Amino acid sequence: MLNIALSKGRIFDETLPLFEAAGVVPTEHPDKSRKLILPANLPDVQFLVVRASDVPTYVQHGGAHVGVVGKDVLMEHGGEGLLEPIDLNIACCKLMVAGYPDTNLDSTQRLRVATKYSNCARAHFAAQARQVEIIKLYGSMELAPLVKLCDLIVDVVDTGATLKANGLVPLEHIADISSRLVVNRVAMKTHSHQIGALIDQLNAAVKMSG
Ligand code: PRT
Ligand code: MG
Repeated sequence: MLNIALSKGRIFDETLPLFEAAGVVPTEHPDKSRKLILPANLPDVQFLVVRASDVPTYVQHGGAHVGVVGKDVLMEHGGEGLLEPIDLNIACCKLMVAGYPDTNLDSTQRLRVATKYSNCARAHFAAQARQVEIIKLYGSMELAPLVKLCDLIVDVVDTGATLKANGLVPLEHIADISSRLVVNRVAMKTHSHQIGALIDQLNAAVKMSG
């Protein structure tokens, strides 16, 4: 049995057409089912419905053999025990530093940065030898500067509409983000046939869609 970890929402919606083209699909939609294991059209495959930020953990520890995850989540996790064979070129966005337009980025004051991407944020500011205090949040980062919880946020930005609606602007680019197929290192050997075929078919599907 091959376990494929997918998260609901954006990743699921944008991954489905690629898996369709690759000939592997769940037989139920996760929004219409309470099941966390969804059977597939192929008898030796099943889909696991996992929170986006948990996908690397499931794949790292072998709970899932493969998964689809945003590069942002992958960077934050660190990627230990994972192979990243395909850039699926979906759910694209940018990991950015954002804040009020008049923020003094050169301030010698220690800036407070609120984010769920604490590892990425720490690495970004450390690389520039800038002293920051990281405040860990789990969502709605755009709220934090408005109530002076922080000076800056680090978050993914797509259209920028959410920043704009809250009076914030993107200030610094950290990374271009898209979703990746990740594979457990050991599973790549034990399930080499199934995973090899999936990689070939998904690669072809990505080429077709691009
Ligand atoms: O909810 P949970 O914590 O489990 O996971 P999640 O909220 O991270 O999942 P989800 O489905 O929202 O995002 C999954 C992945 O989609 C992320 O890891 C990114 O790789 C990718 N992605 C692409 C995005 C966006 N675009 C995006 N715009 N993830 C989040 N956003 C947020 C953004 O931060 C903002 O708050 O969507 C909001 C709207 O963005 P704007 O810029 O278009 O206004
Ligand atoms: Mg969410």
